[in-house]
Parts: sequence; structure tokens; C-alpha cells
Amino acid sequence: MDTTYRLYYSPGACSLAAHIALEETGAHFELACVPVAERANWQPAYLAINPKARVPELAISGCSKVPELPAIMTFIARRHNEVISLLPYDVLEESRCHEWLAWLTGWVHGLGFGGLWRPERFICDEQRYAEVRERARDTIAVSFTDIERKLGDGREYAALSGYSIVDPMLLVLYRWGLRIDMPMQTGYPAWTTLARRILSRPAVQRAE
Ligand SMILES: N[C@@H](CCC(=O)N[C@@H](CS)C(=O)NCC(=O)O)C(=O)O
Repeated sequence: MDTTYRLYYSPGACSLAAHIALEETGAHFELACVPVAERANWQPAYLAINPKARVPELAISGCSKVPELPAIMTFIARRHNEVISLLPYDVLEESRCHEWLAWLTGWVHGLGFGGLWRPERFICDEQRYAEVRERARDTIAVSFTDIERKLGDGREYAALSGYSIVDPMLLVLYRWGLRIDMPMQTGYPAWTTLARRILSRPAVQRAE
């Protein structure tokens, strides 16, 4: 399959999950850097591509564009299913993957890290940003405990069916945990094991 993609990404962002998924498939793709730290996502040229000013965005040559990480991951998995199974065929197992990814991207990323790093999305009064950040840290801590509990039953990857579209996002969040000084290795041993297992994959190393 010679479909060409362009992945709009930002260093250190959740777009890494989509980059990993593309690497796993062996598909031909190119990267377009949109550094969020420099607010490149708010430039008119990028707003014409993604009016929500977010990365990732996946452009498919001669076809269409797919925004929103869960949609991108699902697209890549389904489109390249003959190369690697990133989304189980069984409908219940597939639902479990969507359940994971919806929660990780919507709740943990959107509400938790969104509140911590972008308090202005939640409240206008700058005086109360610290309060929003504190609440967001609580959300992150509770979510991280839930992730550790889910992973602590000896499973090899997030989904019982094996490596899937969920694991790259768990790696992103693990790194964000390190970035905000969460005690990842001591407090989240099962997640640490999973992160190392993901990192040992050649496709993941290529996406670094
Ligand atoms: N719901 C979107 C969220 C994507 C998102 O928020 N990405 C961050 C980077 S991790 C971003 O583009 N932030 C831009 C900003 O905060 O200005 C998705 O799942 O793709």
C-alpha cells in the first residue's frame, strides 16, 4: 500500500502516539512540525489545516484529513490492519480500546493536563489559575492511580488482546508524568514496565 501521509506534530505532544502508529505500519509518511511552544498552531497557515489549532492532524494524499488523536489512531489501525493489528477484530475487545483512548485523551489529557498547562481554557480570572491547576493535579493523580491499578493485573499491554492504539498514548502520558515530577518509577511500577516494553519496540525508537 503506497498511501502517503503527512503528520502535523509538535515535539513532546500527544502527536507522538500517531507518529508511533505510523512507524508501526511501515507506511510512507512525512512529518510537518508545528511547534506548539512557539504558537505555530495559531498561525493562519495551520489554522487553514486545523481550525481548532491542535496537533496532531493527519493529511492523506489526494484524499482527506483526519484530526483528533482517537480518530487518527483508529484510521491508521484499520487502514493498515494487514501489516499490524493495532485494533482487535473482536467487537468487545475493540470497544475496550476505544474506552481506554477516549478516557486517556478526553479526561486525563483534556481535563487533567489541559487544566494544569492551559488553565485559561477553564476560567477567565487569572487570579484563580492556581486553583484550577491544583484541581487538575488531583485529576491527574487519581487518573494515574487508576491506570496503575488497571495495568497491575499482569497484562502485557493496556488491552488484554495485546499491543494496540492505546499503548502509544500511555507512553505519552507516562512522559508527561515525568515532566511534572510525578514519581513514575516508584509510584507506578506496572506502568513503568509497560513504558519500557513499548520503548523497546523498534518502531517506537524510530519515532523518538
Ligand atoms: N482533542 C485533541 C486534542 C489535541 C491537543 O490538545 N493537542 C495539543 C498538543 S498535546 C495541542 O495541540 N495544543 C495546542 C495548544 O494548547 O495551543 C486530540 O485528541 O487530538
